[in-house]
Amino acid sequence: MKVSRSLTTFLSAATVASFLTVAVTAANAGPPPLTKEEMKKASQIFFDRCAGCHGMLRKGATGPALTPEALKKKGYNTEVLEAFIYNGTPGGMPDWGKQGVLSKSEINLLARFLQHEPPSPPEMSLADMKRSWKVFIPPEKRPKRPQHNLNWKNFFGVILRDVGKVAIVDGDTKKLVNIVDTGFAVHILRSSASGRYMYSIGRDGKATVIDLWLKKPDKVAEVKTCYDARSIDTSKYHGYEDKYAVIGCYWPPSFVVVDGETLEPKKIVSTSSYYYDTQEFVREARVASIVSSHYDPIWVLNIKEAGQVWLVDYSKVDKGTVKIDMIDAERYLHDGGWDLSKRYFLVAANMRNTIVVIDTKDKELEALIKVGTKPHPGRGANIDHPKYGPIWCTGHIGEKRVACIGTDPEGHPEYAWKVVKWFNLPGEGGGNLFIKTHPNSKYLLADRPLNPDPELKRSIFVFDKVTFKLVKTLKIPSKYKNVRAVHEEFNEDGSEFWISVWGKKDYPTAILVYDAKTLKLKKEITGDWVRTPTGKFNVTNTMKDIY
Ligand code: DHE
Repeated sequence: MKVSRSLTTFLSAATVASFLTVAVTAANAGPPPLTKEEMKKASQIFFDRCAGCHGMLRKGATGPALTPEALKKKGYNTEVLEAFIYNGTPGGMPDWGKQGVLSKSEINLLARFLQHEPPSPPEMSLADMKRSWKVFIPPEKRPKRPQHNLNWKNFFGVILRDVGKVAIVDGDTKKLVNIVDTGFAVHILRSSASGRYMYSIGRDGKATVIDLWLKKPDKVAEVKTCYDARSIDTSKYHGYEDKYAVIGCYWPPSFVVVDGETLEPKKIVSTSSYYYDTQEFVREARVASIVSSHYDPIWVLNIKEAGQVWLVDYSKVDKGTVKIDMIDAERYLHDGGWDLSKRYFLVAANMRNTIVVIDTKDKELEALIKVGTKPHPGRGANIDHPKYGPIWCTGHIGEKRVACIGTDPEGHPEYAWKVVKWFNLPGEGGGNLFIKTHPNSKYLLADRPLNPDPELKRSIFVFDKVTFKLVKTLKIPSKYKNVRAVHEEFNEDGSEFWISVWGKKDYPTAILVYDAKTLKLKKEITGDWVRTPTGKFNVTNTMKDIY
């Protein structure tokens, strides 16, 4: 029987041997019993915690395949699976048991559930979407100009993930403007081309649009277009500003075009496709990141499992037509962002250790660049470097190196589409999720929330943008216990940056505001409402794609 390397590195040899004896017996028997009630409960836990990486149909993506057949082949029985779920893996799987997120009985339930065929997840029609669609304030009743004197272009939307809310915080005064009820585990926020509207998308597929011009900025419409989603963006091309939004769904695998102001669903397009390389059918080909071109009426959609980038022309969507250029790229596309010129889009094919470059002008694949283990750029960090010219950088979940890639084939052809600079985060291991900079800042910032070391995961590393030398390590003040530092975001003029203190929903934490020149902690935004802050999005930087 074959034992995977990650299992042996994780558990002692004796433990593995005893597991394997049981595993052989289990491999020959049917799946362990599960009542109807247990099946329902386990499906929900799997959906909430596991489907993002392993897929609803468990065919694998960022995480390995977990079909009963795949598990049987590896000889994994209930106890082995329990050990994985409890301890996590060095490859980036969270330690759900150790963290206290899942109890022992939930872990046992999940381990038994995995040995059964996955239940078929439901489909969703336009009529289903329309039933969930609510317009709280119709466009004609919305103000024609801002109804407050606040500098709304410097507002931050802060995701309060586990309490299902988004906080709007004034970037000038750091005062809370409002807390908007958005629903389960919001994943990202994006701004419309004008900046007036802020959109959120939850893991439950619920999209919300917030009007920042209201006297008290609040949601004006919501709709649920899928059961599972991670991305949303808006039409940013001239003449289409604030007109449409597009939601990228994990399940059902699809994208949905909605009206930008009311969120009325207009068009559903299935993204089930064929793996770009083997040309086998993949039902669960999910939409990962989306960006909106400023130069054409197109959205760039990354079809994760298929390994294709779709350029979706939305100019005729009102006539029922969406034109799509499908570009073969690399498998398991995840997150990415524009280069400095916003002609090229760079996206991580994270399980292939590759950055894919798409030329959105010529609508073709520009380059595939090998980087380190499991690149995770967020939207990446753009630097206009004195030697290399414009470069775009990514960190990695699987290692401590940061890779910077030349992005200017015309001005700096010798550096284009090559890793021109590697530099290291201090300490061992990876765990970096987001890096960020701003044109007015001298620094590049990196977090490390997935690193197992308790000190590294509460640190933000500040690097000089020209020399790439570590300038300072910022640590979350020790009064905040059991927390991780996650996601950096600059304010409008780049004079400060904000960091989330990510804890659990049972206790409030903080959003830390640092002076971007002196690197001193300037303000702790606190309050009982500050629970599980994750992503933060400054209106100007998000609407103009500055990172
Ligand atoms: Fe994310 C971006 C998917 C886990 C916080 N995340 C993204 C994007 C995708 C994605 C596809 C790109 C959206 C875009 O740009 O259009 N994320 C997934 C997953 O599938 C995964 C691995 C597991 C899951 O089940 O969700 C996952 N993500 C996480 C987290 O655990 C994080 C840290 C906290 C959370 O919300 O669960 C997290 N992801 C974020 C944030 C962004 C993001 C803050 C936006 C970064 C930005 O600056 O644009």
